[in-house]
Amino acid sequence: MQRLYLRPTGFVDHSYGIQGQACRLAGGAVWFSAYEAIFVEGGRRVASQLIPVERIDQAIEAMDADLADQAQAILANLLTHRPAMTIGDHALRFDRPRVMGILNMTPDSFSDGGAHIGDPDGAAQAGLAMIAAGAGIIDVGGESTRPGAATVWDGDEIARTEPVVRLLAGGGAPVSIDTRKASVMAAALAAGAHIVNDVSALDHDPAAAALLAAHDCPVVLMHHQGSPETMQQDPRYEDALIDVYDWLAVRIARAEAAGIARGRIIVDPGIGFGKNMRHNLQLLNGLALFHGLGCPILLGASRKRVIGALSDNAPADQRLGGSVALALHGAQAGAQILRVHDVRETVQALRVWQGLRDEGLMPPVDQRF
Ligand code: 7PJ
Repeated sequence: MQRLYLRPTGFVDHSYGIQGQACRLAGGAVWFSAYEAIFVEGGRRVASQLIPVERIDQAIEAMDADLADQAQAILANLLTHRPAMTIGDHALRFDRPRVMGILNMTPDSFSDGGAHIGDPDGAAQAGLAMIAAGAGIIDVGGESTRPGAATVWDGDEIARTEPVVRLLAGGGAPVSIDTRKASVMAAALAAGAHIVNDVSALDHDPAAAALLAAHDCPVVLMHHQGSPETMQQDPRYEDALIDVYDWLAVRIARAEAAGIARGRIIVDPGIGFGKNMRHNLQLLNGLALFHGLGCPILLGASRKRVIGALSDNAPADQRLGGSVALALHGAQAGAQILRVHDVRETVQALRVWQGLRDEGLMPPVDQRF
């Protein structure tokens, strides 16, 4: 059976005067002018075609019924806005990109780890400073999931994260907990966390899905291949972009079956989690495809190895430029949440980008009467 995928492309800098030739992507800040229709059989691309948005209805009419149904379902996802998620007293809106600031409570010194270990007050201060700098959410993590990392005992992970979550949530910050373990999720939710960010997409702990369903809590489902210990040993895909898309579609369906509302799900291609350099680049290039899943997209590329690999092996603490470049790339592809270490710099870059977008949505100057 053939499967169809539609990737929004041909992004345009404004929509004024070209009505009908550009569509707003998922109710966000970016507009696109074409779909790349990708036809897949047995996991492999068999054809692809660029279809201007004004000709998509015609193209769908020419497809057989099954492909046409797939196309309509994807179009509905691409063209409807993503409703805001209520998280505690806050509404997390997705009409423009939001920044998730990383607050690492691990002893791991890879990028920012170790700074706050044993110091929940200092960590919470750092988190609140990220909110003041423009972050919309703080992501608190107590287990390193970087390549080669070993698992942490639940009790240690709770001891590292729970006090910080409590301080941050008590201070009015939207908080997510970065964990794969239901017991750590439960402790964080009891301490006031609003979102669960699970790099295993609820695969790791069988108790996690029911817990989240009971809490009606938004969850990030991230793609990974293998476990952190072994994931970078020769990762393989038939087609990284298509495989990750299908994998996430299955995880969304499983989460829904477990009672988690679709409107509570955020998807993430999981840059660096069981991917080689080419896989990461294919996912970054094809990122807008994931809007077809109908959920907000989170992109986490900050300080990752892919940046080092493209910049003369710059070490993790010297990847700011590349991190900002990839955050902007994500914004341009319509990603709704950007998970970053360097909040101030990323927020500034996104504000400049947003200013350009906003001007693009206005009529040209001489027609503004
Ligand atoms: C990610 C994450 C990511 C989500 C980490 C690091 C490795 N959670 N946790 N997405 N990465 N959702 O930050 O370098 O990409 S830990």
